[in-house]
Amino acid sequence: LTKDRYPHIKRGDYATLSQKHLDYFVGLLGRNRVLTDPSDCEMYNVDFIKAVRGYSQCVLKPQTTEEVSNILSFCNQHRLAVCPQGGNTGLVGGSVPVFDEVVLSTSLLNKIISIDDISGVMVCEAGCVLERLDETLGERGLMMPLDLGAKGSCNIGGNVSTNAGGLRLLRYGNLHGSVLGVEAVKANGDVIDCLSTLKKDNTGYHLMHLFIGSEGTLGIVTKVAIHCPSRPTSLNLALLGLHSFEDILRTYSRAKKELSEILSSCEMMDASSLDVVTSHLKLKSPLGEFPFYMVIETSGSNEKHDEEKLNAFLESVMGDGIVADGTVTNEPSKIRLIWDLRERITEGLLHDGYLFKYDISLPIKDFYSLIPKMRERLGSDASRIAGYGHIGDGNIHLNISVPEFRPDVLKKVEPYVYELTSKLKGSVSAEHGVGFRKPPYIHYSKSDNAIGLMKELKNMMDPNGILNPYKVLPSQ
Ligand code: FAD
Ligand code: 2HG
Ligand code: ZN
Repeated sequence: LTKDRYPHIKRGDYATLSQKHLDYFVGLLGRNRVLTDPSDCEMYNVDFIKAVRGYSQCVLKPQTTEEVSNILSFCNQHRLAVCPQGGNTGLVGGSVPVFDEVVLSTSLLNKIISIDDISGVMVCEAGCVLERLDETLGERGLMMPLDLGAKGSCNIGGNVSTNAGGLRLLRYGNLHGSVLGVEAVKANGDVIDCLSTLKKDNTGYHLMHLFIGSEGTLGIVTKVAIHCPSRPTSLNLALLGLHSFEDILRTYSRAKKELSEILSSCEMMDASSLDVVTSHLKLKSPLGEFPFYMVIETSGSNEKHDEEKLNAFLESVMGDGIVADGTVTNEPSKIRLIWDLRERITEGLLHDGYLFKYDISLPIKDFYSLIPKMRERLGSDASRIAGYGHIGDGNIHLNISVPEFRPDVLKKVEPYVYELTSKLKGSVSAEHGVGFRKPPYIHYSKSDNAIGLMKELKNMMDPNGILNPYKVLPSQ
């Protein structure tokens, strides 16, 4: 966590925070919602994986869209740079300042505005925590269309701003589909009301999509309207052990055909990934040891039907020798344990030391190909090379751990990993975004003209560049 890790980045030509600025913020929000004590600001300056940090001396906590609008209008006039932050669980360093940007935390924008039981549309503020939303919806037979390991901390505004994928994208699609409307505040303080709750609305350009996945560089999302599916009443989870990656592909293909409409999640992890949670977090796996594992979830509305279907599927894949061993459960505590084995890998990996983290989309046949290549290239330089992820969506998480940051290992890994991904026609960021860590590599997945148009949009919507500078777009 040293300043010197980014010698190539220069602070932009922004104002430095002064007493005059602070007086304005305190006048607007009151003293309690303007944090300036360094110990209070610390957690907003460091990211989840502790790989990047900023030096912000001021965290603002607005409670209304109007306050967000006033803050941005003031910062724009006075050329103060702003870093929007939700739950600070982002994995690409986008949620923390790079230098002394003012942090605008959405954590107090946390009200549910409405839930329509018939249409399933929920309107809420950006700072609502994903898991709390899901619990509230659960009481009404509804659910959030996305689920991810960070659900206890991440905010819906952060999810929308990163276009988060997660564990059930296979069933419910991404947020460009589920989000029906967005209210956002532009850099100059203009409130853009695109908070439609309609499923169909083709009146002109679909502006809300500009705010989905733009990681706080084009505006601050303040409210979201989201289509929430009915909560399935029957849920089953299987953990499978397999001998090879080819068997994972066969099992996925068979699951799509044989489980069909009740398949709601299809995840994989290799032995090294499972070892992270069994050794560091002391979780117990109900299966013996295998080189590969899959987690397959079914959900539907008829327990007997779903169980019969899942059992028939398992019998057939085990009978054919594709799956070596498996366990199935519908008991909530056992379901939780199996999901923990998969969801808590990110948390467990932190115990290894420093992480080189890659979030790659690849054509399904090449899904696992980077892992053996990296193992061969790095040999004993890495303490762990783990591959796991959303096999059903062609998105693998490659994590390389070393006890401490080592520039020589970085040189061996990058740009090699990006070049390979590009050669295989993959994406160098499948779901985590670009943030601060990936802008130099965006060209591996986007053409010059596409990046040029992104820059034009940025200049048009935020001409002073105050919103989340140094993020997403590569510098000139
Ligand atoms: P933050 O981390 O605070 O911010 C993320 C980005 O959005 C930043 O650029 C920030 O400036 C911007 N931002 C935040 N709020 C707003 C707003 N209201 N308006 C404008 N910009 C804003 N991601 C996946 O896609 N799939 C996963 O399965 C997944 N699993 C994860 C598991 C763990 C354990 C962890 C730690 C992270 C995981 N992530 C996953 C990363 C993921 O991006 C985040 O968890 C989540 O979407 C970010 O939400 P957040 O509220 O924490 O946003
Ligand atoms: C997941 O799918 C997340 O668990 C995090 O996207 C992945 O930590 C990672 O590399
Ligand atoms: Zn993921």
